[in-house]
Amino acid sequence: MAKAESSSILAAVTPAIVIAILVTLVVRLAPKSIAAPGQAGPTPVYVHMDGANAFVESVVAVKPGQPVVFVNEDTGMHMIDSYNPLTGKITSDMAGVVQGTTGPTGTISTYKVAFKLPGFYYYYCPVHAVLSKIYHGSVQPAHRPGVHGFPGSMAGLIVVTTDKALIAENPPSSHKRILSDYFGG
Ligand SMILES: [Cu+2]
Repeated sequence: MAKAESSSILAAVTPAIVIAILVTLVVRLAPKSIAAPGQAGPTPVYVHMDGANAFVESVVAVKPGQPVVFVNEDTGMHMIDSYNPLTGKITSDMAGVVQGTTGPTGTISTYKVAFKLPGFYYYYCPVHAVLSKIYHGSVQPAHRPGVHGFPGSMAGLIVVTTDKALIAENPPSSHKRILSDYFGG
């Protein structure tokens, strides 16, 4: 009688112990943190344009895979084309068009890029700049003749690097998606 009783207690307890062990294992093996939807990627670095026809943050550094987002706060459109400064040839790394906006309450056009490999990624806006020959086949961006109203050559460089010191040198405005005092065209 006593033996039969203890057997039935054991039979009832064993599944409960097995379940407890399984639950413990599942909890231990589960990932420590799961990224919330929409927050899986690294924080972008922003490059802004307005009516001065310049890329305000003309040199920025990012980690491999970290996005650069171009934000057009100008009333007019701009383009972002990548080029090889040693040959003057357009490359396939970047080919962006960002439309103008009516202002802070209008639609803001953006163009996002990210690169897996470290390196220098040069770009310019062919609407407002030209690639000028420097030495053999090499080029530098220059002001597009006949386009007035701004002094610069509307070009920039993205440095893709694992060097945190370089990334820390990005200008403060590159951390903000919209520069509220920067609209104009
Ligand atoms: Cu432009």
